[in-house]
Amino acid sequence: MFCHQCEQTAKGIACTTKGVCGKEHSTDVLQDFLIYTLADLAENILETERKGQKNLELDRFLMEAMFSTLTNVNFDPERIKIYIEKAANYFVPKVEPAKDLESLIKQAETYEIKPEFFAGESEEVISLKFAILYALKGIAAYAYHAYKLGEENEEIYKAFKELLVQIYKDSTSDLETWMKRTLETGKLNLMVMELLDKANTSNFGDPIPTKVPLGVKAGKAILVSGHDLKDLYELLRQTEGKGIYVYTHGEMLPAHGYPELKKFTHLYGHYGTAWQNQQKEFSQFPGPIVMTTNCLMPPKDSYRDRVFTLGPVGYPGLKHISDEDFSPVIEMALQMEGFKEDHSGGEVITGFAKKAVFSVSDKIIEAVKKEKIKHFFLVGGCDGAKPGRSYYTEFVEKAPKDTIILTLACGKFRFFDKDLGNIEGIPRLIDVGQCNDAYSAIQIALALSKAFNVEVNKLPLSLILSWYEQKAIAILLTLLYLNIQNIRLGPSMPAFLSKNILELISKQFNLKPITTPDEDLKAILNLT
Ligand code: SF4
Ligand code: SF3
Repeated sequence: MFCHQCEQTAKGIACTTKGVCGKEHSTDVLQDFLIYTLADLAENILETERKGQKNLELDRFLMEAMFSTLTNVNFDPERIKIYIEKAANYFVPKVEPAKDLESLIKQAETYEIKPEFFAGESEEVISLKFAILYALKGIAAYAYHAYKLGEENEEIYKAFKELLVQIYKDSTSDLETWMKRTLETGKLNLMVMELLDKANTSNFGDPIPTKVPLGVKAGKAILVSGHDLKDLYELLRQTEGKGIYVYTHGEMLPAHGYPELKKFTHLYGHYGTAWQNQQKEFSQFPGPIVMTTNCLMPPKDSYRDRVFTLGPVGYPGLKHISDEDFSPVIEMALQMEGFKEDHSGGEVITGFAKKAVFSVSDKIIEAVKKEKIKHFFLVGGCDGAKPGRSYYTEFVEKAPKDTIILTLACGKFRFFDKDLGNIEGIPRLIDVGQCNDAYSAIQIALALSKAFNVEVNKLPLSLILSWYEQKAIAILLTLLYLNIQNIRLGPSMPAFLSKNILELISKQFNLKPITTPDEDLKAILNLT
């Protein structure tokens, strides 16, 4: 196997025997063969579209199948086999998939996406092809959440298919062309994040700042993780009046801010922290656990029989929910004891998406003018297991008292429960939402730039980002597409980017790796 799509890749180069995430050789090669077949299918769809025929169902399938190859989503070779077969059933594929799993795995090995697959192309072009491919996985995930809530855009689907086909079919060596396509992928991700924002807010309202308890209530309990608000809504609807409390985990925390979700009083609070702590946290949770999307880790025996997967998520032996029918989850929750007693654990505030921030923009502008707020930091992105990630906690702790920390995605769990106080009534820690709410953060930055009549790069705003999986790659490309300069990225640089490409990006966008919180703060704030 060969996989270097995420930040925890083995030795900072690639996972070649078994994934650090737990992904086996079989799943890895099957996923690569699935992507090969999807690119073939995409080419086929584009051709029929040119003849004037459209089939949105195929586009939706493309998104879901591609999503299944993202880090920590699907570990089940049998499920990937089904996606391959389904893809091949839609058209006459160039490579007919073998019928039995063993032969299919053998066949898939030929289509492994590794640098050698693009033999003859330059290291730089291959680097950018990987960047585009990985970002497309993130885009597919967001498009999947959006279409489930009734929002889709044919232009996005078309550009997605074109880029996917180009990765396999276009061997042009012109670096400028590939750089342009890389940034176009960033633009595509901006479009899809906007679409998902529309899907989430038109269905569930604009988030409002909401206090979320971190403790527990005595009673039956269900834990929901992942990003999919539609799945959470369905679960809340089906559990209403059943005497079960629903808790969020990981990236589901911002769900508490949405009016149409928070109206369910049994959506009680948030349990635990980020994805990499799930093996410990899930084993202590006295109820079933629902994984709506990434990030699933190989389950421990102590809770394996309590995990339910949904949509593209899968793991051998785990129960899978289809047709949004949560009755097996509800039944299990009712049979289990749940929490024996109340336990208070403090609270956090979420729900500062763009509209909530805009509603206090006068206060913010005033505080900046009075020099009460000197600087804004966006400290966000993915969390992960590496010890180097303590940088982000320390950075937030050390940020001067006259600075505001905007945060989003699961990286916030490094500091989300810290009381950083407030400046003139404006909280110093502002949780904008999930990773896809980078769209909201971008709108906030644009609004600030308009209010102060300076371009975004001239604002007293610095981006301190952490990355782990492919949605973060998509978001990084979006920021580069928007020409956001001076981003600090960590805990390490993407392994799939060659030295020359990293240099090129650093030069063009002044993107740099994080160093130490002290040094970076000093450099940003010009402290002596
Ligand atoms: Fe390794 Fe990450 Fe790929 Fe898993 S997803 S195999 S950890 S690079
Ligand atoms: Fe986190 Fe997986 Fe990336 Fe949505 S939940 S940000 S890692």
